[in-house]
Amino acid sequence: MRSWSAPNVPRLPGSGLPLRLYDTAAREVRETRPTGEARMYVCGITPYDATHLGHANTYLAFDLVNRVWRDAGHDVHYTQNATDVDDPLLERAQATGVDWQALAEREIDLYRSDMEALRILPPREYVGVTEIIEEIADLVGRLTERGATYELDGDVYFSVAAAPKFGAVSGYSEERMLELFPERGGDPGREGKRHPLDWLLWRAERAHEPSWPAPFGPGRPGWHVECTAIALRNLGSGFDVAGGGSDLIFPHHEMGASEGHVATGEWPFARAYVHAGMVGLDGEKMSKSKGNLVFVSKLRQTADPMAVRLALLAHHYRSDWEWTPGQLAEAEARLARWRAAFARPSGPDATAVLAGVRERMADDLDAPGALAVIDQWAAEEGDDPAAPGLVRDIADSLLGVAVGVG
Ligand code: 5CA
Ligand code: ZN
Repeated sequence: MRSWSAPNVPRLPGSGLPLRLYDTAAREVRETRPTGEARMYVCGITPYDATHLGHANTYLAFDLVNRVWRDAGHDVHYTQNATDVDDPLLERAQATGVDWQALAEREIDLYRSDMEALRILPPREYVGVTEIIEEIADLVGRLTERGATYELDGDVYFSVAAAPKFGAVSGYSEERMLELFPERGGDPGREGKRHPLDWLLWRAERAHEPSWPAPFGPGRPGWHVECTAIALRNLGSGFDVAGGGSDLIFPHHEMGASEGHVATGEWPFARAYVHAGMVGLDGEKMSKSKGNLVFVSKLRQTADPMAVRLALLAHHYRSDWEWTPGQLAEAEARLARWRAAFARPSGPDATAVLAGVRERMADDLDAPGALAVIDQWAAEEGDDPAAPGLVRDIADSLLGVAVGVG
């Protein structure tokens, strides 16, 4: 699929620091150590509704990973999927009387323009599930050859008993897993399953639903295996970061990691599992199924996208937080302060700003700390004529906040 267009990223003097990130699987902050290309897979949207601030916050977090790595001299190989066939998309299409493909196409287009407006760097490969059904079916075939699957009324399941590392990503107890699984697309109670946590790899063809041919019968992929197949195909196993929001820790990333492990015999599938916090509204997680959404496209009608980006950056990527309109007003005020400071003929020496922002961002993406470094510079006077331009480049390159001063 077409990705979206890349914003310009100014090169900064010198080189950034190695990035340390909280790895959910290690349960601590660790240095990322890319060898060769830095490889990152981030779970994309299920395109049945517009991009909300929660999505934007998650993609922004991984955009920061991308920017900090690039500043440290890495070439970044970034892959993202779009879940362009799945239950919620088909249900929404049916309920609203639109063709499911037209719905997916429309929402993906809107998502691309939201990402462009927010200056999120595009993935090198942006892959729709419907584009690679054959590879996904091949992966299901490989898992079957390894004796990890079984059939139930034409559907193909992954047997959790075949996954020696199951639980290593989330660290959750079986009780917690059983609680979360049905809330996040799983079917622990289905009659005939060998274990309640076994998960669907391939759903046999159903009436009025799209399906594709496969050696084990026509149907469509289950959710987790799509990301495993797309990551393996583009990045190989042992890539540096697998990312998404914290609602993907279990089951999605847990099950994907086991699929990758059993299919390749290699562990870990991803060297770090990185998760962004949940953005809420009025006491609940923002979600398409709850309908309590603040859409990026709607905000953009009246707000500067760079203010939206600054409002998100004011929260640490791992924290859960609630959106309030006052945060946008604060971000607009900061943007105005920065704009005025960057337009000055001179300012305080910017060497410490560069070191400070690099240091904050390398420390598990402390964007709020980085904002504070620039705020302080903007509040002081100085006589270095090169400083305003350099600080503007720092904000643009490392934080993705491009401030026009014209
Ligand atoms: N297509 C799957 C991933 S393969 C999916 O989860 N799609 S999604 O549209 O529901 O979510 C897209 C991304 O946004 C995921 O990384 C998800 O973790 C993240 N996300 C969803 N809701 C929120 C929220 N309220 N706050 C922060 N991130 C969120
Ligand atoms: Zn995914």
